[in-house]
Amino acid sequence: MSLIQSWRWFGPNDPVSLQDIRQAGASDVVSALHHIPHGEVWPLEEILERKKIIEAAGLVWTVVESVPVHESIKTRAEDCEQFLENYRQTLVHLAQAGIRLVCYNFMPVLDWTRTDLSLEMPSGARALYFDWADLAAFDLFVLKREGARAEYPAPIVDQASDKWTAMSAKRKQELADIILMGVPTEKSMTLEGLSRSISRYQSIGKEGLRENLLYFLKGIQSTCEKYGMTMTLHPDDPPYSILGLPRIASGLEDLVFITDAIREPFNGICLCTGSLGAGKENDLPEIISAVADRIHFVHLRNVKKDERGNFHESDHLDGDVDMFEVMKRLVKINKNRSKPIPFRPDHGHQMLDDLQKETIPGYSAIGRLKGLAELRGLEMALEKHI
Ligand code: DNO
Repeated sequence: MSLIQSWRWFGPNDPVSLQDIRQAGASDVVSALHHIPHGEVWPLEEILERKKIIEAAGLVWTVVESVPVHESIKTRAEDCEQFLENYRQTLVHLAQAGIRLVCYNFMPVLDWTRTDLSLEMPSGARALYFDWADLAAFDLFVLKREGARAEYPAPIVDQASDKWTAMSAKRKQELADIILMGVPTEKSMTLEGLSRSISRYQSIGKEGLRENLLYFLKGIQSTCEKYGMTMTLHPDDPPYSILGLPRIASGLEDLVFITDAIREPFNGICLCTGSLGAGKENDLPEIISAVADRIHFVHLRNVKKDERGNFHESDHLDGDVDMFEVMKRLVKINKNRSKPIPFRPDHGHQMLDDLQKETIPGYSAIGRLKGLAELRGLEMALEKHI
């Protein structure tokens, strides 16, 4: 039994079609109803409609990524219970539609964060990039966050000031837009909203956020168990505290804590090798072994870090993550499962024809097709040997 080869599809507006996905050789689709505002119940009819479109193309909708967790749940605000109820209702509707694997994250305010969506590689392909000095420049000179300066190493602050002085007005705006973006197909954050949220999270802190995650999981546990839903927590991206926001899913210790705190199988992990791989201390094979039986969904991509911790997204097999070792362990884990684990090639370079096209950052067709093809080959070779 092989891993399931899946592919993220943002829905009918995605420039990559379901036909493209079939030609890339994926059998399953990862999708979400991105147009529904965070926190609202996903109507059963809309879920069924999306499912029908996917199935008509000869594909299977296996994973929902994401059902976003509303900020009121993450901060345990006064209206938290209403949003928990909505979340449970969405889970019930997904189960009624026969989709039982959900990916979510518990990153405060912003989803994944990058500082450049179009870093040119030596080959001419383009990659996503995270640069600490650029983030610090945004933090110090756009957001003007109190106490921010002291949180960065002095050389980063110096570099940020130099970069900012030399930066064009256009790039300054672009940098702010990229950081405030979150999930590309969803609504961006405003600067004022971000500042407000940051001060709110300051009083919550890491411990508080952990508690809120457990409260959320306990709040949906009986629904998940009754309807056979499995939740997979996506790690923080990048796996560091940024802009003073707490992080609780950044590495081995966090993931062990979360899986130990609630041992029931509905509480699972989405292993994202790219997000975790950006962490200096993170050893992916070690993490896989530690939470092996809790991994139910996998994002495979690679990163290259420099000495300051900046990183760009590299080719899937070529980077700081030992993809051979990762795949070896996944193949072994998968062998002992009753249901195969889905993985998707997570991101890919913008390359070839896609350089001329409008693409969703990280989600161009050809870069991911290349990633999937390489990963598929690696898996096939390993399967024959294990
Ligand atoms: C980025 C993605 C994330 C991910 C969510 C999961 O490309 O990996 O946006 O979908 O964080 O909740």
